[in-house]
Amino acid sequence: MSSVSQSIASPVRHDWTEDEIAALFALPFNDLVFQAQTLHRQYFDPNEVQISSLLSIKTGRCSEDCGYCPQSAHHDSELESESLMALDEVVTAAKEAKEKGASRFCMGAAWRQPKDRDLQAVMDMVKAVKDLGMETCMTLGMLTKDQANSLKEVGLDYYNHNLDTSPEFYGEIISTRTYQDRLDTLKHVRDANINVCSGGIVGMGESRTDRVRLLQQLANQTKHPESVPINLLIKVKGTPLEDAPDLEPLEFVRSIAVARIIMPESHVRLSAGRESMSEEMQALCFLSGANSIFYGEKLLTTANPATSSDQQLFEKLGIRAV
Ligand code: SAM
Ligand code: DTB
Ligand code: SF4
Repeated sequence: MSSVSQSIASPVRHDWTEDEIAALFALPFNDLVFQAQTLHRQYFDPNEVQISSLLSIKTGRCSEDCGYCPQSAHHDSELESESLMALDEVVTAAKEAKEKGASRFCMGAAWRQPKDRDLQAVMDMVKAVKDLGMETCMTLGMLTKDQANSLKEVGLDYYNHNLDTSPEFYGEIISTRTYQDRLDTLKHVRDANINVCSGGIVGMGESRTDRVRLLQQLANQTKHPESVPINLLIKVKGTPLEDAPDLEPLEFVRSIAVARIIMPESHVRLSAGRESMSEEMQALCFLSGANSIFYGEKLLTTANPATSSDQQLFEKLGIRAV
């Protein structure tokens, strides 16, 4: 038996080697997708996709220099910045998302880390959105242990904090915070008993080995992130990555399939970049084990497919949104 098929026999592992993950990436496409879909069916209903809506609660002027991000103050992306939103505006947006069918509401802030004086305001947002009967997710940058505990106390369900890329490629993309800073935040979130949402971005000019190493970091956490967003870079004008080379579409599908195989209990989220994907490409991602998406016409600051086209796609594919 090859090492790849042995690993399929005991799927939930935390000791994936780079070679094993690279071997999955290198499988014939049909074999890879078949393995991913087979495993997917052991853990999930293959026709259900979880949907979350996003809201940017504080936009732009971020002190970090993430090369992909239109919200960084280091780049000139012509984005209008906005200070922290009022509670009633957040509640209105969450109600709207709920009416359109979203089960989880994810609030994002362009912060390096929340200041303690901002924390009470975001805690109030978590409480108010939970009162609507929705699951809550936040992505606010780095968190201290105490901040993670405070968010848990008000009932935050998920915290999103991405590793973004491999440890080796990371320095090409971000200089203002380290990979270890990100791992520390993930530990604070995990220790506070908040569900972890952590993934990365592909299509930033990284190599396949970088994609392997990103997925290896995620899969070898003591506990797999409950949610793993795989973002395809949105090339925003004015950011250093505006001219990044296109990622071969089937390489994106392979990345989804490998994430599914090595983190079989996690929701793999087909995240940013769907606007530039055909229906067929998205269908291939679902076939490869993606089982959640961001739903609603805007991600944080960039466009996402219209809800009506997502509804039509789900109907064509016989997918139920949950
Ligand atoms: N400031 C917080 C942070 O960095 O953790 C939260 C918001 S930040 C915008 C959330 C994530 O969005 C980033 O970690 C990155 O993975 C993703 N993202 C940002 N810009 C993107 C782009 N142009 N294309 C794809 N993903 C992007
Ligand atoms: C994630 O991994 N992707 C979402 C969410 N987590 C917060 C954000 C994507 C942002 C895309 C660029 C923008 O709209 O600003
Ligand atoms: Fe700031 Fe987050 Fe954008 Fe980085 S990804 S510049 S931390 S908003």
